[in-house]
Amino acid sequence: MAGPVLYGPAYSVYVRAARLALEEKGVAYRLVEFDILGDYELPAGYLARHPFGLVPAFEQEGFSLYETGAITRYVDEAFPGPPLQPAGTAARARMNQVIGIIDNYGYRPMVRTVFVERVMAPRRGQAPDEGRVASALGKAATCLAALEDLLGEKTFLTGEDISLADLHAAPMFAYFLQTPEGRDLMAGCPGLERWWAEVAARTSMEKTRSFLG
Ligand SMILES: N[C@@H](CCC(=O)N[C@@H](CS)C(=O)NCC(=O)O)C(=O)O
Repeated sequence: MAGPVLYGPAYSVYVRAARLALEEKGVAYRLVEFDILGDYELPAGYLARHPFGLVPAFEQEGFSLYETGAITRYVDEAFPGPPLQPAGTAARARMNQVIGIIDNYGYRPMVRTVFVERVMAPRRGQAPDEGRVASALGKAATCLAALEDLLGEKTFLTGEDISLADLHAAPMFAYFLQTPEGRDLMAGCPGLERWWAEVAARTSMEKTRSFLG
C-alpha cells in the first residue's frame, strides 16, 4: 500500500496538526511542501485538491481529502497504531468540542493575529499593528480560559492519553507562546502550562518542527 501524501508547508499550523497525527500513529508519509507566505501562487492543479486553496490536502492511493479535522480522524481510523480518539462517547464529544474551539475561536486571534503581528511582521521588517493585537487578546484569553476549564486535572485535553484535540491545539500554542502576550496569558493557566510541558516534549513535536518553531 502506497503511503499517504500531505500537501502544504511544514510551518502551517494545520499541516503540523495533520503531521502530528501521522507521526503519533507511526505512519510513513510524504510531505509535498510549497510556500503560502507573502505573494504566493499555489502549485498548478492544487485547487483540484482543495477548492478553497488552503492547506493541508491529503491523498492516499487515490483517496483525496481536505479539512484537517477530517484528515486527522481518517489517519487515526485508517492506520494501525495507538488510538488518537478517546473511546467513550462523552470524551469523544469533548475532543470534538476542543477541536471546534481551537478552529473557531483560537486560530484567528492566537495565530493569524497575535503571532503574525508579533513574530511575522518584524521578520518582514514591519511594525506590528498594536490595534490588531489588542483587539485579539480578549478572544485569545477566552479561548485559553475555556481550554483550562475543560482540561481540569487531566494530563491531556480529553483524558490521560494524547488525542486529536491535543494535536490540533499544540501547533497553535507553539506559535502563540512565542509572543509575550501568549506567555502572559499562559502564566494565568497553570493546567495548560502543565499540559504544554507534556505535549511540547513529545517526539512528534520535535519531528514536525519548522523554521518558525
Ligand atoms: N479549515 C481548514 C483551515 C486550514 C487553514 O486555514 N490553513 C491555512 C494555513 S495554517 C492556510 O491555508 N492559509 C492560507 C491562506 O489563508 O491563504 C482546515 O481545517 O484544514
